[in-house]
Parts: sequence; structure tokens; C-alpha cells
Amino acid sequence: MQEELKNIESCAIEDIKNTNTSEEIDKVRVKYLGKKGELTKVLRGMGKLSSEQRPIIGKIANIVRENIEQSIVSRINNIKQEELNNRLKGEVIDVTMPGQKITLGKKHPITQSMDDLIGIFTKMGFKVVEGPEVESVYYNFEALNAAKNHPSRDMSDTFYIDENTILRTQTSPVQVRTMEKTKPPIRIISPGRCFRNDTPDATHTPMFHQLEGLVVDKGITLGDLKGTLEVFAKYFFGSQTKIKFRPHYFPFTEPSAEVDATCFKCVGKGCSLCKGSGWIELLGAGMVHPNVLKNCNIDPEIYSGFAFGMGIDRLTMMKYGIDDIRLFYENDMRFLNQF
Ligand code: 2NM
Repeated sequence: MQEELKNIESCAIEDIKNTNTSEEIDKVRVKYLGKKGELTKVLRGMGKLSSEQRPIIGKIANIVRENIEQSIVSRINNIKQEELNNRLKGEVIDVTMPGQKITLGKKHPITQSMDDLIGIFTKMGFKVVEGPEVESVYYNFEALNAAKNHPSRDMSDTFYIDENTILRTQTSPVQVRTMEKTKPPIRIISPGRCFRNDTPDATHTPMFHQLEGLVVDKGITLGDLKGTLEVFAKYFFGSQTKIKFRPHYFPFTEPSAEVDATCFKCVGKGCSLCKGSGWIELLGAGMVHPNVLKNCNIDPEIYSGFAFGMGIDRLTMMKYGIDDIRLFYENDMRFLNQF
């Protein structure tokens, strides 16, 4: 029996030496030390031994098991070390290799303008308010005093989702929503996307960006509107800029005006940008129509307000001398990198 144990030990140690992976060594463990393993089989036969022999053989069997176990543990450690070494060899980083070039993106010119405008107006105390792009006919037209037969309400000018739901054609519905739920004083701007059913050309895209402003309080006058827009124009186009008002019609303001600025390129002398006139159209504005205030539960006998709206795409084209609005939406980095 002693012979047999020694034999098992040397076979096991030989087998262990020949393993290369954790799975292989596990198989060897089962083969010798498992429930049906070689050593276990021998130990089961110990019952037949005489009482003098039993402790001697038992002691040897224990030593054999300990030797096999130790051998397994040390082989496992070796295998793990080898596996780690192999992995490290495969993962060597050559710090002298050139790095991968990263192409940096850039803020879109419209986003730059939007940020500039928000900066100018928030410095004057305006709060930025946003609202839904999918709007109701009520907030986009009705509340804004637009007559049922107003051309902008036509299917050919506005994207209808259903009879009462549209894509907003301006950001004024945001102002209506704000007037409905907040008491004056109100001083807000609402920048955002707007949608009109236009065929794309050099000056139209069916989606464009607008920024509208609204101030409502006791005693607000046309003078406040003029002062506010003058400050805006000087900040946005340069301190030499002057503005003038031309009478106009909007359903939601009375009186209404279109506002021109002295051409920032020729400073009013006349050039190709302003088509020789020295002036360029900036935006639309006016005093909020009493009907609009009433629709929002604001008493026009107590409060008055002014509002204005500008096309961010258009202003950005003027500022950077861009002659086709569609260039903003082609995502060509050769174009976008210039601003
Ligand atoms: C413009 C021109 C003039 C405008 C009016 C309002 C509101 F909600 F107060 F009635 N918001 N924006 C307005 C006025 C917009 O865009 C060219």
C-alpha cells in the first residue's frame, strides 16, 4: 500500500507539471483528490489494514495528500503568473508612437448668435423662457389677435398636424403662455426653432430660428422699446450703429414697426450688403395689442407692453456676410469652421 501511495504521489506530481491552464489543473485535482479520485480510493481500502499498520499508512496518506495539494497550489500560482505575463506582453503601450489626431468640432454660427443675443438681453434683465415647438392654433394665432383669414394661418404657410395643432411659426406662443401664468412685471426673451411651409431658397428654410422679446408693466412706452432695441443693436453690430423705425402692420402689436439699423459694413454710406441704402432691416416690433393682453387676463387699462421679434438666421447672415441661408444646414465643416 505504501508503494501504491508513493506511486500515486509521483504520478500526480508529474501530471501537475504538465498542466498549462487553470482548467487542466482542476481536472488533475479531481483525478487524484476527488470523491472518486485515486488517493481517495486507496484511503477507502484502509479498513482492511491491521491496527498497527493503519496509523502508519494513514500518516503517509496524509503526507501524500498534502504534497499533492501543495504542488497544485504552486502550479496554479505559476500558471496565473504566466497568464499575467502573456497579457502584459500583449498590452505593451509604445509611448513613442504618434497620437491619434482628434478633429475638434465648433459652435455652430447660429448657436454663437443665439448665445450672444441671450447674453445681451439677460444683461438688460430679461429672463430666457422656452416652450413647445408643436403648438395649438390658439396659442400660435388666436391669442395673438390673428384674424381667422390671416394668410399666415393658411395650410400653404403653416405645417398643420391636425386642425388644432401646428408647428409654431414664431415663438410668440411662449410669450402668451408666460403672460397667462405670470403677473407683470414681465421681462422675457424666447429663442427657439420655428417652422414655416416655405420652399427652400437663398433666404428661406422651412425651419429657422427666432428670438422674441416681451416687456409688460405699468407705464411701458414706445420709448422703452426704442431704448432697448438701440442698446441691443449697438452691442450686436457695434457701438456706432443707429436704428430707425418704419411703420408696419402686425396683428399682435399696435402701433407696429419694422426696425432698420445703419449698415454695419459701410456705416450708413451705402454698399452691396445694404444695396446702397445705408440701412438694413433688423426686426419687427411694436406695442402689445390690447386684445392680446386681454386674452391673457392682463388689464390693458393698467398695463402696457412692448414686443419684438428677430430672425436669428437672418441676423447671423448679415453679421458674417453669408449669402445663402441653406449653408447653415449642410453641416459642411469647411463652411462652419470659418466663423
Ligand atoms: C414680432 C414683431 C412684433 C411679438 C408679439 C408678441 C406678443 F406675444 F406679445 F404678442 N410676441 N412677439 C412680436 C411683435 C413679434 O416678430 C417679428
